[in-house]
Amino acid sequence: TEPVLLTETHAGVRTLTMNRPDKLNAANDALLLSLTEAMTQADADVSVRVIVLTGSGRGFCAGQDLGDVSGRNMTFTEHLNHTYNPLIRAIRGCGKPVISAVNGVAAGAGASLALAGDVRLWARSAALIEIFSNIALIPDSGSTWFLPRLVGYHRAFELMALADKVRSDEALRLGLCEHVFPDETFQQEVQAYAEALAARPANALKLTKQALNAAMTSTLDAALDLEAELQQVAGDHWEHQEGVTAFKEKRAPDFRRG
Ligand code: T3D
Repeated sequence: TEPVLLTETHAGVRTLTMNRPDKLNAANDALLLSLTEAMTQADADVSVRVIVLTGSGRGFCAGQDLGDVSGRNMTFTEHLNHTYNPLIRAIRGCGKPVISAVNGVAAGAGASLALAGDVRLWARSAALIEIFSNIALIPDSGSTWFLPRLVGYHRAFELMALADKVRSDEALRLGLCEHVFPDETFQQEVQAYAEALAARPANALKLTKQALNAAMTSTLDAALDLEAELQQVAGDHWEHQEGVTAFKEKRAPDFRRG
């Protein structure tokens, strides 16, 4: 049988592809646990500089596999703490940029995964639905945290309460994604974007991600303190030397050595 998660590495870019295309990559426990494991592995692997999360077939991820819920021997709380929450924490805590490459519909917890990446790249035909209220559940896997920070409380509430479908043009306007690419060239565009990101200074990006994530919930004072602390770590790294030397020598820096 086909693995639920496909893993591929090319030019420092590790692509994790959710692979249950017949169900629009609805998530079962095997998929969620292997995704979290793969995210942790990619973080630890020195040959990986950027991680891409995407889906096979016409969907990105349709959220929880609803065929898997009845009869399971876990409460909802236990299930979230066992599966989705460690995955979202692994994405946000990962020291490398994670790209949510949203190739098709992202619904429910799939919408949360689409929002959780550091960069969100969408195919033209992709869409996001905070679909939970259709089955009288609440948005989870970080959606209640991500979405209001992007669109404000009121629009987030409306999208959640009505389970409206947000198409790619609107997603771009609302700030739910950074770029929209044609369906036909989506994979190549994502790979090219990821390789460009992989050429950026990995240590500086890791510290940037750490500082930004902390700042999302901190005061200005705390952010200033953390910047001062992490800037030292950045400044002591060879990447900084390389950047300054390259500037003075009027050449492009090479951040991929080392
Ligand atoms: O711990 C916990 O369990 C709580 C966690 C909750 C997290 C959540 O994510 S709750 C939300 C769960 N997701 C949904 O409610 C979405 C259900 N899916 C849909 O509403 C629609 O499929 C979409 C709007 C996403 C896409 O619609 P469409 O028309 O493009 O596709 P489709 O025909 O509905 O789906 C294609 C197939 O995928 C279909 O199977 P079939 O009929 O061809 O055999 C459909 O049943 C299957 N599928 C889609 N989503 C799911 C699914 N099967 C199981 N679970 C799904 N979530």
